[in-house]
Amino acid sequence: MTSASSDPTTTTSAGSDPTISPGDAKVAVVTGASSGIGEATAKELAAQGFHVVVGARRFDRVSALAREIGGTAVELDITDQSSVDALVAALPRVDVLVNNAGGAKGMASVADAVIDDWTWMWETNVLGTLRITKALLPGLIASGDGLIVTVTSTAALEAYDNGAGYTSAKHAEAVLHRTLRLELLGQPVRLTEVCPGMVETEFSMVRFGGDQARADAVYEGLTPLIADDIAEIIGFVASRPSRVNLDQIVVRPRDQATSRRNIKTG
Ligand code: 8X3
Repeated sequence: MTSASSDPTTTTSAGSDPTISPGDAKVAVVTGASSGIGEATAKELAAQGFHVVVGARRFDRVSALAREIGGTAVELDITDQSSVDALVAALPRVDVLVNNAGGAKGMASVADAVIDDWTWMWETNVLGTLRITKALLPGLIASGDGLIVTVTSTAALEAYDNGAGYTSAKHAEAVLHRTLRLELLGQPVRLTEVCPGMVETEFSMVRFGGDQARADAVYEGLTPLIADDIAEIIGFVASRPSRVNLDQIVVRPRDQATSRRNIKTG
């Protein structure tokens, strides 16, 4: 895809005004855009000239972001079909979808699995990604040059102790994405899976239920990636020519070799 034309003049709330007016700009939808990788990616794509539709449950956060980048804020819950349907109805076009919403809850062995945590992880990472991707697929194909970036994780590549709820959900999300790559062969849509290792965002705060000390401990003693590192990679993907499909990108901090091996663990 070449750079989008730059006319991102509209800042509207789909919550109160379901009109998205991108002008001549290509439209990128970013889920989970209220913080971290999603927020940074929205800024990166806006800087490339996309009109970015920033979706998240925390509408106040995406609203402020949309004002900053000249995009559109949408109160979006990808686990809710009516929320996704409202977005689709408001979208005049879509060229890029960044599946970023998702996350981890808890760390427990399979023997001690917390069913509610597994349900949340599968609802968001797997079924949520399926719901929004399926809904936007006709528009992405119709664009003639669509792009789907799914932010999975190195947890989509490895299993680790006490992580099966998250690793299984990320594996499933990845297989959904990789299957779509096969099924869309011949259609004008590129698909890229980005698999990040440790990135210092709200990820660990969510995983540990808001326990700041426990979240901080994850990143102490090493240098994790930051959200901008991933956003720049997604920006690189989005700015390649249409003939170039980056299938899968695995990115970890230098200080991390696998999900459970890093310079602290040796
Ligand atoms: C999270 C990857 O390495 O922080 O998706 O567990 S890691």
